[in-house]
Amino acid sequence: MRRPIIAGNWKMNKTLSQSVDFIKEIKHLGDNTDVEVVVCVPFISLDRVKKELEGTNVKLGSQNIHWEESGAYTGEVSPLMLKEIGIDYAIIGHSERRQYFNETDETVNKKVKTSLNHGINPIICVGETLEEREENKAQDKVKTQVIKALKGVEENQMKDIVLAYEPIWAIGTGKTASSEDANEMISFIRNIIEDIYNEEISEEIRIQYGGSVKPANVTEIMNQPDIDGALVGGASLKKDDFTDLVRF
Ligand code: G2H
Repeated sequence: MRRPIIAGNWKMNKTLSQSVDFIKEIKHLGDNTDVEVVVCVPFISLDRVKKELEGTNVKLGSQNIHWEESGAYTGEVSPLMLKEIGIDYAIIGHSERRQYFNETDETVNKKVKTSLNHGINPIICVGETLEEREENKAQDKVKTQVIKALKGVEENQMKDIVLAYEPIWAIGTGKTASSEDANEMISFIRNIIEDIYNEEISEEIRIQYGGSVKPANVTEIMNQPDIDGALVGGASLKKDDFTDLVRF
């Protein structure tokens, strides 16, 4: 049985004071549920939000991580810094990072390995563009991203990884992949994991769907057999919506 995981990706939203106010409103959402609840907040809010979350069942994540522990990397945040705060997860390779900040499959792989080595669980994002889907290249694209992200990752590290399938054309656009299409791709990803590792690992790894998940479609998405959770942007920013998502 895979434990469902609903993660809010706040992206570049909420100032420090807004983050603290909001977390006070939602910090008990992880109580009395089997669902693992995660919030991935802006770097500058991580430490304060972590303190607010003490004693609760909501987990904390960053939206990025650098692969080096320290050094001349202006503007970056290292795994040591994040580990000291006590975060549980790091989103890696979100399509916005790939698109606007030139992240590549190679840097994604470095970030995945550094996270694992520092006890931070990666949420690795993969997904195709609309053009790739229309040209029937979606599976090839996702397969390449998965294989490259996991290069050098050992079998015993796979239990710490979450994958997120986010078709780029469905992100923040209001368009959602149909739940069947999303399930089909996620099942395909599970097969890739079986090819690289083994059946047991492919059955155990949790794979989320992301892209315009909202209260109106979350139940249908979560009812799909291969989908274990959601990575949610816009709808994670409001208490009522996020509450509905966690209680899908
Ligand atoms: C996809 C998702 C969160 P949204 O980027 O990662 O955002 O739910 O706003 O489409």
